[in-house]
Amino acid sequence: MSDDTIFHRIARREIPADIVYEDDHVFAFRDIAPQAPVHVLFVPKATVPTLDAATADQAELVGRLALAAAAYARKEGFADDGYRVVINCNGHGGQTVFQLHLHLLAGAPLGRFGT
Ligand code: DGP
Repeated sequence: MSDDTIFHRIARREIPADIVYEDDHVFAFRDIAPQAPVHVLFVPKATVPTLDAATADQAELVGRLALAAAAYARKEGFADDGYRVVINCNGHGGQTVFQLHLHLLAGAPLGRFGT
């Protein structure tokens, strides 16, 4: 697994992306292949390849991802209607970029999933 994924390159502004949020620990940008009217990825600045690789001392960072997504949804007016957050992990989870990221999906009723 690389510690220099496409998301690291987006963080360094080497690849263009529509960055919608950034703080000292987390940044967020619109997914290139949106699966909902709003599809934003929240990514830690520290290298964490997968949720499975996250360690106990990164608990605060993982929490920051979720709270950044919730704050963004509230700020953009999606919170009352609702939204979905997803973290894909490894092969069966469908993870394709091996830097931890949380998908925020919003803007329309979302279908059930899981199969
Ligand atoms: P996942 O399957 O959970 O690893 O999701 C990776 C997501 O990353 C996928 O929904 C598409 C998105 N993505 C991949 N490459 C790029 C890129 O270069 N720019 C942007 N904005 N999104 C990307």
